[in-house]
Amino acid sequence: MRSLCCSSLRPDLNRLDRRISRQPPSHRRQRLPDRPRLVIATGNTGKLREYRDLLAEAGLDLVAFDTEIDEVGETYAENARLKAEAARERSGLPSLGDDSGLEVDALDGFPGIRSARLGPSQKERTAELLQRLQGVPRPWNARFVCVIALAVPGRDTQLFEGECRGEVVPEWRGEAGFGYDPIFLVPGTGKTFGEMPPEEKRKYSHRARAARRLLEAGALKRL
Ligand code: ITT
Repeated sequence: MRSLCCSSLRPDLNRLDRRISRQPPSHRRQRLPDRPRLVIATGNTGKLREYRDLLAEAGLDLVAFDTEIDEVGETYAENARLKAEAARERSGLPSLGDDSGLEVDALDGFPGIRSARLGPSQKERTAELLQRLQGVPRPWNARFVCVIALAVPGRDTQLFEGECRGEVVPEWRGEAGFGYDPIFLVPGTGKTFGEMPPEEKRKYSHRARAARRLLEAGALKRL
């Protein structure tokens, strides 16, 4: 195989630079090499925002696609797989699905995989959860769980899990994040996820931990 050294490539790159800089901006954009695409199979804009941040280092073009499939699985893994594989079948592209939820110990893990279905709006879902906890002695220990499924054409689907333990609190604190973030207190920080900017939430979150496992496994390197 012929090997190319950097200095022999440089004159060509310089010529290319000059050609590009003479062209109008729209042509310049077209000449950039395409980045591999990864479909994020979600209709949740909060999740999508987090994946744009968590996977930034992978150098991929993230495309959002809501499969709107029925989440008929009995585990996070089954539902994550359903989302990822539906997106892969419909797009023909590598696809990532995420199923996640909040589990409260005193409610035997409720709402868990039903976290998105406790009510018509997130405000009502949060109020419903707090209603169910009325009269239950505190602390209301809980954990967030996230399972990521990566479905790549021609490969077996891979699963990555992350969790974050904490405590549900009765008062709504902060407006950052999404979902149950304002009532989830992270031990040792004195803050709920709702009070944390994204760069702080990613130090602790279930989704960040699952995404780190996905990146560390090298699963996004050969898309
Ligand atoms: P997609 O299925 O389209 O991805 P969804 O919101 O329906 O969106 P899930 O079925 O995985 O997603 O439901 C997860 C629910 O759990 C979500 O709607 C939130 O209420 C809650 N949740 C998950 N991760 C969360 C997080 O990081 N912060 C707060 N709440 C979260």
